[in-house]
Amino acid sequence: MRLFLALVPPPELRGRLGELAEIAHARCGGRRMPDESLHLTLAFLGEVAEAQASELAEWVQGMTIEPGEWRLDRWGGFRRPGIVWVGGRERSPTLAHLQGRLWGSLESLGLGTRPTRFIPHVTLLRRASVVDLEHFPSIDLLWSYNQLELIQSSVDERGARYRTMAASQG
Ligand code: 2AM
Repeated sequence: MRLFLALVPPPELRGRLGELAEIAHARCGGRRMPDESLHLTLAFLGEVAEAQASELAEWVQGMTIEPGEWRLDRWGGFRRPGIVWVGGRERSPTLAHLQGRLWGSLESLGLGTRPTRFIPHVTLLRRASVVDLEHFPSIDLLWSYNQLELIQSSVDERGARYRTMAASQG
């Protein structure tokens, strides 16, 4: 199973992010992430055996994360895979701390590979034909989070579909 740990935006913020995805799609083309799939990945685990996935789900269910806020105030892009995203101008120490804490535990469980860099972002478009972010409207959104989700990704002809397997104590 292909798994990752992520924060999922509350409904109102999800709606706002969906509007930004529309704006980006009109300008850059590509595949717009459906609103229900919008998320912030904290740890991508890749393929995990089913037995380990159940252990992970229990671990996440027993977990409490420190509530925090993340300011989303910039557009960004990863040009080669044609990704357009939104994220923060400032490094968020609270998110970096949460990501570091998660990777500390995952490494002791022997799972996944800690990335060398952490660029917190919410992907809005994939396979964009142009990633030119000039003259995009300015944004300033605040994401209040208190729950981590373990999400399974399965890929079909319409792209990736996500299913929450477990959530931390909210
Ligand atoms: P992305 O949105 O920038 O593509 C599920 O695939 C989630 O895990 C996505 O948010 C994706 O980021 C992230 N991710 C991080 N590293 C990945 C990798 N090596 N392969 C696929 N997805 C990865």
